[in-house]
Amino acid sequence: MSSLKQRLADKIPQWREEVRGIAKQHGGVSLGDTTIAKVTGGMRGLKSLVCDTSYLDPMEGIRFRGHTIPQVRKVLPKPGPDLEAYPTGLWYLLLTGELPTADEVKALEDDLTARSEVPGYTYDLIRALPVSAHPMTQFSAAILSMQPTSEFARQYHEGLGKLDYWKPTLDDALNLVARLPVIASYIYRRTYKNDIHIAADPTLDWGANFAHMMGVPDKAYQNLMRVYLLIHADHEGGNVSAHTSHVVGSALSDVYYSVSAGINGLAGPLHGLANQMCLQWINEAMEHFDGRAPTHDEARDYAWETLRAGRVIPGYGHAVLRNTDPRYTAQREYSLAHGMGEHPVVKTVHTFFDVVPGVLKEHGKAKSPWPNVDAHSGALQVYYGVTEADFYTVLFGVSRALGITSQLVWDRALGMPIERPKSVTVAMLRDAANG
Ligand code: CMX
Repeated sequence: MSSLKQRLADKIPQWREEVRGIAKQHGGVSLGDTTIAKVTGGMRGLKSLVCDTSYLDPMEGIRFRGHTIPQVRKVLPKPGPDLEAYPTGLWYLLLTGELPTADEVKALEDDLTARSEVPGYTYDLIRALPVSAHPMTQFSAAILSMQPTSEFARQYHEGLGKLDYWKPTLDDALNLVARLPVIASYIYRRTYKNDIHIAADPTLDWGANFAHMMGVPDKAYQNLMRVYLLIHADHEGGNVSAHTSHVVGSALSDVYYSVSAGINGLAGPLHGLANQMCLQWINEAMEHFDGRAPTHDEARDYAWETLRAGRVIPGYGHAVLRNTDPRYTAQREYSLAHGMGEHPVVKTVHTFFDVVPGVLKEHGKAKSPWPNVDAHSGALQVYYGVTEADFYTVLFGVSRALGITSQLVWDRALGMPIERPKSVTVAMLRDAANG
């Protein structure tokens, strides 16, 4: 071990012990505006952001501009009576606070189609990375690579007035969102499908075209992708991806810098990457039982084995939610309504849903034993042949860009200042704890 590493290895256990001890014994001690528990505990529940695009109630789950998931699925414009609503309709709602008409969604869709050309150098940059690079690395780098096309950056440097900042921010958002399905499907086909690509179909809507470019032959996948892209879009302001983008954007970094940063946060296993981890965990469980769906007793034992190994059960628990995530419920109901329930992977997900909350309650650590969005999403992808779990967080990212960009436009519209909270030292915590 290097002497630097050795020095840290000597000191860290003592530091860790002290901070944990202060947090545990003196969490309620006030630090003025906040408490020791909040500054050492990931700021849970600390009201410190304004976000109107959506609000997350711990028991009820997400509301997009006041509308629940079942409501938006019902009232937003759809391509047909039995089809899922356009995710771009949700984006319109997030941005404006108004339910769009079918004509307004059509106009937005046409605008996106017109803006969807990806710069050549973005493809060059993706190709400069090894095919083995994680799809989220390729995705984030591709987004960042388009920063030279930022209208906001160009107009800002030409002296744009503050009241108009939101306008080129919206243009950047439109250009980025238009290009994301093209980029994401390019990464998918490059990484897993022998680098053979499928041209966009301009007659399809944004969500369906993404499904088409990924190359899934079953047309029903287009409908699944509409609902997938809708439910993952926004989760108020404090989640890691949205908050990261907000902080970066608060320095007046443009949409490309901000969204790329947020996507890097989404790539963490405790956030968006949990959808990959969850499918991998389901696959491991099925392998353990000779490739079949486990029984309830076997699933319960398997969940306990995971916890005993010191691992988290991916797709369960949440920093805010204290109930089954309505995004989970939407996917479960979709799978049952579309006859997917007997697929072994879907069935395994449902079996774990029956047993994991009980196991986590008995385990006694997680504040929420209930499933989140990531517990189910992979199984629906597998059903349509998209088995490459490493790619799942990119799907999440394409959708989350709708929420993040809406929030960025409103940050600029409201003239939100640069974000700059205050940190305290451990010595200050110690002093506060000692009164
Ligand atoms: N399995 C096992 N242990 C869990 C757990 C789970 N699913 N969820 C929480 N815990 C543990 C935590 O690791 C923590 O343990 P320590 O005290 O040893 O650190 C303890 O329970 C308390 O955690 P918490 O307050 O309930 O949860 P947090 O707010 O700290 O974290 C989350 C929330 C989501 C990171 C956590 O529940 C988790 O790790 N879940 C699994 C990963 C996951 O599904 N993430 C996706 C979330 C949704 C998304 O962003 O996409």
